[in-house]
Amino acid sequence: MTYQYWNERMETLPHAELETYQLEQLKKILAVAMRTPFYQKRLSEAGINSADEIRSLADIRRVPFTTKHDLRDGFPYGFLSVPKDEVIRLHASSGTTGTPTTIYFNKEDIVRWTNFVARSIYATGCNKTDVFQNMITYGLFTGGLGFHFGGEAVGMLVIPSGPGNTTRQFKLMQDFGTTVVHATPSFLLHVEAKMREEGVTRGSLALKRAFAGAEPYSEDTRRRIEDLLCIDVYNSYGLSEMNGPGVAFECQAKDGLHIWEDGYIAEIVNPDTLEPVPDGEVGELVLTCLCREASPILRYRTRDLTGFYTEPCSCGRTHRRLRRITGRTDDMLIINGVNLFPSQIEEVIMSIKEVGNNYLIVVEKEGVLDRLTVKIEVRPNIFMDDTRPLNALKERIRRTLQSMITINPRVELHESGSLPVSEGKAKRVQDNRPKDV
Ligand code: DLL
Repeated sequence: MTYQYWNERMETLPHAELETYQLEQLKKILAVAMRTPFYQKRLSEAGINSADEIRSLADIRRVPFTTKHDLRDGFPYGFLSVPKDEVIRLHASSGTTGTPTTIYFNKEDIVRWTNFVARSIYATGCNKTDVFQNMITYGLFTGGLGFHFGGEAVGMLVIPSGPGNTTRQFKLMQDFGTTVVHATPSFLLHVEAKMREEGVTRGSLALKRAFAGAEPYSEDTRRRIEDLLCIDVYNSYGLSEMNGPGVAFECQAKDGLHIWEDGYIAEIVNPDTLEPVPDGEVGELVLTCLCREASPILRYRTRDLTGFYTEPCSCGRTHRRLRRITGRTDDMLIINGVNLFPSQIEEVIMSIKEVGNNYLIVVEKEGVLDRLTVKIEVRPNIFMDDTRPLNALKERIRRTLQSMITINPRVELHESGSLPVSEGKAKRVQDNRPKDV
C-alpha cells in the first residue's frame, strides 16, 4: 500500500527530533499557561516559577495534573490566557453534570487544530476529490465544526448535514455522490439498519469510507459496519479539552491511533498511583495540549483507558499509536462486587451474527443484589414470533456473556429498530440503582 502524508516531514520526523520539538513547545505553552491565575498558583505550588526550569521532557512530571473538576471551577474564563478580543471561537462540553467546561481559540489555534484534523483525514486516503457528509452534531460540540474545517482544508466538498433524519441523509448521499461520512459508530449502525428498512441499495451510493469516533466501540463493531456498508472505517479519537477531534487517528494500516505528538504530549499513568505504567501497558491517558494558546491545559487526566503500541507502524509515521480506547475509568460498573466495563459486553455480543445493531445495558437493585439486564436487538431477518429458536439464541448469548464477564446477566431480545437511538453519543448504560448505595 502507498501511504500519503499531509505534512511528510512532521509526520515522519525521527522520534528523538519529535521529542526535542515537544520540549520547545512545552516550554512555550507553560509560559503561556502561567498567565492564568490558576496555573500561576498551581505551578508555583509545585515549585515551578519559570518555564526554563523544565529542562527535559521527563520534567513534565513536575507539572501537576489538571482535572475536569479544575476546569469546572475555572468556568467561564479561569483558563483564558489571551485578551478576550483575540478569541475567535469557543466550544464547550456539558458532560453529564451541570457546569460545562469551555475552551477558547484564537486565530492561530483554529489554524493549528484544522491542520491536525486535515492531517488525520488525509491519513485515511481521502483527498480533494472526495465528497464528505459530516453527519455529526454541529454547535458547541467540537465534532461538527472540527471536521468541517478539516475537510475543507483537505479540499473536499463538505456537506454539513449534521446528524438525524436518515431519509434526508440518503438523499444527500445519492444526489451529491457522497464518498465519505463522519458519525458516531452507533449512528452508523443505525444508518445501516435504516438503509435496509427504506430499501436504499448499496449500489445507489458512492460511499467508500467513514470516520467513526466520539464514543468507544469494539473491533467487531468496526468490522460489522465495514462489512454491512462495504466501506473502510477509521477510528477517530479526541476530546474537547484537547480541541476536539484530530488528537489521535487511524491511518490506512488501521492498527492503532497515531497520536499527533507535535500537538500533544501523551502519558499513560496508573489511575490509582498516578505513576507511569510500563511501556505498552494499559492505564489512564494524560494529555498536554501544545497547540492551543488561548486556553492551555496541562497534564489533563482524560479518564480514558488505553496504552501505547510499542512497534513502529507500517505507514512510516513516527507518531506513536494508542490502542483502541476501551472505556473510561468512570464508566466502570460494579455489579455485586465484580468490575465490568460496558465495552466487555459489546465485544461479546457484536461478535454474534444474529445480534442486530443496537443494545442497552440496564442495572437494577433486586433486594440486596444487583441485577444486570442486557437488552439486545436481533437482526431483522429473525422472526420474533418464532419462540423456540429465539429462546435458544437468548440462552446462547447469556452463556457466552456469563463465561466472558463472570456475571450471570438476564438477556432480553428485541426487534430490530425498537431500542432508543441517539444521534450523538450512544447512551449504553441505564443504571437504575439508588445513588447512595
Ligand atoms: O467526543 C470529540 C470528538 C468528536 C472525537 C468527533 C471524535 C470525533 P468530548 O465530547 O469532549 O469530545 O468527549 C470526549 O469521548 O474522553 C472519550 O471518553 C470519548 N471518545 C472520543 N473519541 C473516542 C474513540 C469528543 N474513538 C470523550 N473511542 C473522550 C473511544 C472516544 N472513546
